Amino acid sequence: MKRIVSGIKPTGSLTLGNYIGAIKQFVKLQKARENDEFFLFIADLHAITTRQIPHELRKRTLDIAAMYLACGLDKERTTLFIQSEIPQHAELGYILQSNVYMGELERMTQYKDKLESNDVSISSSLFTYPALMAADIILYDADYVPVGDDQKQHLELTRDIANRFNHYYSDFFTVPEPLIPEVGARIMDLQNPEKKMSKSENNPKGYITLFDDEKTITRKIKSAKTDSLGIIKYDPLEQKGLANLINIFASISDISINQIVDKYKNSDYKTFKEDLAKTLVDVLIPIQLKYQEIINSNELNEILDKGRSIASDYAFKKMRKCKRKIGLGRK
Ligand code: AQP
Repeated sequence: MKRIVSGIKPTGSLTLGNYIGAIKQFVKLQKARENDEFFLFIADLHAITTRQIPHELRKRTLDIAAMYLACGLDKERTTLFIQSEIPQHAELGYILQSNVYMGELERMTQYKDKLESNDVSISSSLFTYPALMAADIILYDADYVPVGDDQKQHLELTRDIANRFNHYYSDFFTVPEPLIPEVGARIMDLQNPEKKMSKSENNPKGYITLFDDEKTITRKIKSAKTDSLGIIKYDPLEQKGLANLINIFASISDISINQIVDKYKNSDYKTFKEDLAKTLVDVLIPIQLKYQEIINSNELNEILDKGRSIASDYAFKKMRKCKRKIGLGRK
């Protein structure tokens, strides 16, 4: 039996990027790996690395949990919990900060991108974020972590940190492997296909959220940036915007990129976009209906209580052993 661990930050409404790169993959894995164990948490501690409005943060935390369930997560086979409800994440995060070097953290592209944005209010926790992320994963001895391409570097650092700890204190943490989808690992912004689609992006035309209605989805796809070539082929270098839309189409409908191109090669952008919008609506609207059912029931709290209890039990035991190994406390 293997353990698969994943998390998602409640920093905004979930986007199509989060759905394709993380949620859909997680649900698919769960169907394919019947004997494995699945831990999934809402990473609210990571969310506060940037300023959040308290009541919105709390609402989004529950929204994301409900959305995962609406997307097909098997509640019987998932330990679903909220990161901040398990204090051992922060405790191990601090210990791992002492096992990661400044130079390693400075090399993280997500941090470098923030620095380049010239934002003067970058919190110190944004810098140490990868240590907490490593803690989230190795606290539960994860074997696999499904992530989009953007998190690959953080996961490599997690492996380095785990290996370093094991080397110094003797084998203790499982060293996790990333699981990155072949298609859809990096969904790009609809208005600027040079950068990835993000839920905290300022321009809402750049992303589709899982809560967008039919009209909004259609409008956003219609206005997605393409090019003036007018030829439907998959060319991520010369036709970035179109390639992104083809990627979205392939991921959402589980059809290969080649099949999509073959189907539309004699068509035009307008028809292609209309069909893509319709496919997205057909996938997202039923998820939204299911989400409404879940968010308005008591079941979500029961699932989160159960998840907290299982995660807490594991985390408590692991940390007790970890502190003993390091020499912290009396025994
Ligand atoms: N554009 C994307 N394409 C594919 N996968 C993506 N993921 C995020 N954006 C894309 C994957 O979603 C999971 C959860 O991500 P997260 O919320 O923990 O953090 P993130 O990667 O920083 O996501 P965002 O949407 O870009 O959030 P903000 O705007 O707050 O920084 C991860 O597995 C990620 O790979």
